[in-house]
Amino acid sequence: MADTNTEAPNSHNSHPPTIDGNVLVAKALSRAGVDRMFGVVGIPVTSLANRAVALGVRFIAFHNEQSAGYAASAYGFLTGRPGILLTVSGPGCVHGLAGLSNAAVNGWPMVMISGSCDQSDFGRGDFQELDQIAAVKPFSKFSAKATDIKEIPNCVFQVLDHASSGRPGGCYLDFPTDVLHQTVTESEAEKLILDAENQRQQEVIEKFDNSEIEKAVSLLRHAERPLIVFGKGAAIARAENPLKKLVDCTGIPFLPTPMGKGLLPDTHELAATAARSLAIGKCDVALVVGARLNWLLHFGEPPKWSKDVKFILVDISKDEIELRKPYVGLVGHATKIVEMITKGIKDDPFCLGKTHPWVEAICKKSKENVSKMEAQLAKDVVPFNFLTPMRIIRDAILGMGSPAPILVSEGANTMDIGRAVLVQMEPRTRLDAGTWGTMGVGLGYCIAAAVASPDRLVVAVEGDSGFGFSAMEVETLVRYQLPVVVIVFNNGGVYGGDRRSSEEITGPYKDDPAPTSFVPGASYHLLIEAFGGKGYLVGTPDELKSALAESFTARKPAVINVTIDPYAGSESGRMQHKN
Ligand SMILES: Cc1ncc(C[n+]2csc(CCOP(=O)(O)OP(=O)(O)O)c2C)c(N)n1
Ligand SMILES: *[C@@H]1O[C@H](CO)[C@@H](O)[C@H](O)[C@H]1NC(C)=O
Ligand SMILES: CC(=O)N[C@H]1CO[C@H](CO)[C@@H](O)[C@@H]1O
Ligand SMILES: [Mg+2]
Repeated sequence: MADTNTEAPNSHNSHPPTIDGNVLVAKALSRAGVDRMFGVVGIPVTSLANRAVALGVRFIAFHNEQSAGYAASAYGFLTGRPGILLTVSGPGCVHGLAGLSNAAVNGWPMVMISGSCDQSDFGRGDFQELDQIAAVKPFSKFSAKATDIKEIPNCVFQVLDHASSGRPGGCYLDFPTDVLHQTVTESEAEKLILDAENQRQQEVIEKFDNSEIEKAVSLLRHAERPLIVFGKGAAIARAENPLKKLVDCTGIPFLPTPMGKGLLPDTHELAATAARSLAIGKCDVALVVGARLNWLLHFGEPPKWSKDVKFILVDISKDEIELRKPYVGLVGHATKIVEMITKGIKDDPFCLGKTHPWVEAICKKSKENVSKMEAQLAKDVVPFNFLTPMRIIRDAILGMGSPAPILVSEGANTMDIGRAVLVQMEPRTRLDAGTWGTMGVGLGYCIAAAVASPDRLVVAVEGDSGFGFSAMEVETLVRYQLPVVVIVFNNGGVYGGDRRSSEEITGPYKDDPAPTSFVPGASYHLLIEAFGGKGYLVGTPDELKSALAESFTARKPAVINVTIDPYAGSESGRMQHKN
């Protein structure tokens, strides 16, 4: 079936010029400042995409809405403005839920826009019919459906505002086919847009309870073993400068969560990443900024944390504070609150200094861990384990200097080992499987990163299973000629080789490949060559170094297939206890 969207009848006589719903959506988006969109077109949104492009919006067309949705969510994280996903009705919307849910769990601003079936045919089995408002409910902060063309501008502005206000998240916008085909005069359209712009709510000015700030300052001042933890909430709030000032003026060690890495350089002398167990196990006051005390931070509970630790929690969401019941809860924008804490401290300054017993203990532990790790990393192990290629990749990335490449990573062993070895020097340069540990985000994140930061190279370090979830989007890389180098750690499957015990290998299908196994020796590098990109197959340090040097310099789409010993690493990476 072809799209039936037709041009609004244009006046060559006395009738005033009109536009249809597709054009009005495109105009409203453009007026709201939207300049990028990710998606898959088809009935009824093809014309909407074309019209948006005609108004200067860059549309990145994907193979699958899942990847496009992940891209939109990551674009929201990287830019702080909602990433936009465009999908068709029914199945397009369902595939898009992957991205919408990802935005929700990670707290990233995103808007999914879907066309939906004709309102008058709903309930009769129309083409791609689905109650999309109901389908998105568990994953969206807010949703709106335009039931008439006149509602379009208001719906667009409202949804965009909701996506980035408070704790950012995914929102949904529904346009029935008939609404996209309705028409209004151009002058009426302009008036509708102006009215909607005027109705936009002003951000409420945050009011802080100064006594709570003072309480936080006093706790930090009197702590024996203070720690600052920050996460991707602080990253999206762009709190790097205030955090750096706070750390530099107090000398308090800090610990980033995986996507908080880079807000302060991993090489900072007060980074406690390599002394993580000690830092969280022994700290007596923890200032947690834009990070949730969820599974990633062991719920803030013993045995990983001390039972007496006092949390000062800084979060944009009041609900989060109420859920965690910290000793001190500060609701608001991370940048603002950290600045106020620093100011409170500067009124009567203190600084722990290098000889402070706590700082000394952290630094000592950290140095021990790092030198143990470096000793392992220094060896050239062939066939490759995970560490040898990871060291080579780390050095190649560091060699690029500033602006640092954006690192994308997913997989089990590949991601966990990568998180420990790879070094983040700049804010928002790490994107990984995130709060849900979602496989399949890889290529979408790469594309979002390249589109959001055209000056940066994008380097993906992917397990072969992780890569496979979105591998078809290598064609998208080639089509848009994005500077993305995807490195696949090919160990022949999920966690690597067949690790079943003998009692697990029995029954009528015992000769099938293990559920964790893929075709051994898969030529992932040839996948991108099918579309005209560059593929490399490497198995030795020299081959890897030369592939990295060439592809990083070329800044063209490439896949490097790195042959890894299938029995290196472990089952479920670092997550054995949950498997
Ligand atoms: C959407 C989704 N499906 C499945 C999983 C379960 N899972 C966790 S890691 C992983 C893949 C691990 O294999 P790979 O990416 O090759 O990494 P390796 O450990 O081999 O380096 C899978 C399938 C998941 N986390 N997310
Ligand atoms: C050692 O350092 C790595 C990362 O650099 C970290 O993941 C690990 O938790 C550290 N070990 C301890 C015991 O803190
Ligand atoms: C074509 C080729 O040599 N592929 C290699 C890719 O990685 C796998 C898994 O380690 C190797 O077995 C293959 O030889
Ligand atoms: Mg693997």
